[in-house]
Amino acid sequence: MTPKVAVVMGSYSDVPKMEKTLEIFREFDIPCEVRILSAHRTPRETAEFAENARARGIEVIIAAAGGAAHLPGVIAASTILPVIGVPIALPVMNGLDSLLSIAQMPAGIPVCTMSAGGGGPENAALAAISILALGDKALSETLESYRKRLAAKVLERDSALQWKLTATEVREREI
Ligand code: RP5
Repeated sequence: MTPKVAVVMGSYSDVPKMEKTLEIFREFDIPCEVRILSAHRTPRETAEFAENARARGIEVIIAAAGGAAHLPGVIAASTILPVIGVPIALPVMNGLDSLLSIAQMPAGIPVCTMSAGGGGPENAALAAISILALGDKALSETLESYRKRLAAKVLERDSALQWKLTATEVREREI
């Protein structure tokens, strides 16, 4: 199946930090194209990738970069496809530089920006899946089930916590 999603990273050093993104696509059984392209080190190849992506059947692009993180914006400049940016946290500024470089786009060229670290990589995949699910009933049902499982896990933990708190209360009364 031709991939409808592309995950682009600014450097090979970003790969481990984007593992969650790839894991979500595997879980949803969605093929994706994975590339390393740099806005600064390979500007020509990056523009070429973005310009041709739509014609090749890509429907959404996830772009991850750290530091002077121009990759998502540069890609968004060369395509009308939705671009989801993932700020990679580098040790120097802990992701704030990456977050602002990706989020503060000029009007007209949007990049949907995820959080730096935390759920960012995972949410990038889920946001892409939400977009794909607009035109795919089976995928929207899979996404609904995913959300239900997420909610069930929270409620399960809440019940466990309530049980623990009640048990502690009973024990304290007994002392
Ligand atoms: C960015 O610079 C990359 O996305 C990466 O997060 C950061 C550091 O790249 P390397 O120096 O590790 O290749 O362009």
